[in-house]
Amino acid sequence: MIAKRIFILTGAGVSAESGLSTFRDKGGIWAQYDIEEVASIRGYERDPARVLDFYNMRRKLHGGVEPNAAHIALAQLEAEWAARGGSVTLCTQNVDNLHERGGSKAVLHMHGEIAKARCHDCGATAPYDGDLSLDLGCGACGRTGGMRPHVVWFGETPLFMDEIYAALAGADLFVSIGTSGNVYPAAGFVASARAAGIDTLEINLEPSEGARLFDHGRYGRASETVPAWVAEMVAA
Ligand code: BV8
Repeated sequence: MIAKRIFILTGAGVSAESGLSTFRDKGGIWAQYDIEEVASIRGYERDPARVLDFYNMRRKLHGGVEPNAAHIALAQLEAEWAARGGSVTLCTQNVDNLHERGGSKAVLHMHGEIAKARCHDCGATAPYDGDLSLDLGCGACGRTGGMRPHVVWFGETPLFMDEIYAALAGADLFVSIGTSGNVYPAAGFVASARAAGIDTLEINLEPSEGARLFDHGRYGRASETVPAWVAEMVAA
């Protein structure tokens, strides 16, 4: 095995060919909606119904898509590395469940999951794929008006950070796939990997904001570049 412990960070680009819009590409989500209004804690506190509507719309889009060859290849790498006594840590910024539906067993959703709802009052989280509204009651505390998507908004702390930094520190290869490198702390992972002397690879449609920080880069559509990279890793 070239690298025994691989840390993989994915972003919206890995789900683009499944039909989910990315955020910052031409015509992307942030070209149509104001981040502050629909994806920040301040926006939610200002107008919760507007934010719930934005995620209800996005959740509906998520319902009609399938994992693509990139998701499936990453799941194969995870299984293959486990069989060889290695490990793959898959950390995603995406709130879709396409990695799981592509076969990945352990996915760290650092920005949460759109198919789960959380009570803003008691914090209880449960799978929920219907529309969220202000008059929905929480199954745990019974209060209404506080049900929100289990998603990390701008200004909120991402999830699993301790686990992520521990896995990153212990990796011997860091791979960033399908992310523009704009959003922190995820965008800072490559710098942490470099500081720890870890080999870094970027796989993306085009060089990202942080491309110069990577030792290696492979550019093209994820459904082609990711399976090709995984095939090489498995064959090595
Ligand atoms: C935090 C919600 C403290 C769910 C999201 C100034 C400087 C530095 C930081 C900040 C700053 N001001 C404010 C901040 C902090 C802020 C931030 O980073 N702002 C940015 C905009 C400057 N961050 C936060 O608030 C975060 N919290 O910092 O807490 C903290 C810090 C450390 C430790 C503890 C606490 C919270 C950030 C989470 C925000 N929530 N989403 C949702 O609605 O989805 S972020 C949102 O952007 C999504 O999660 C998305 O995944 C993420 C990143 O975007 P990308 O995935 O990269 O998508 P993008 O469209 O940008 O790029 C797509 C890429 O794919 C492109 O490169 C494209 O070329 C490529 N591509 C396209 N098609 C394909 C392809 N690649 C391959 N194949 C293809 N076919």
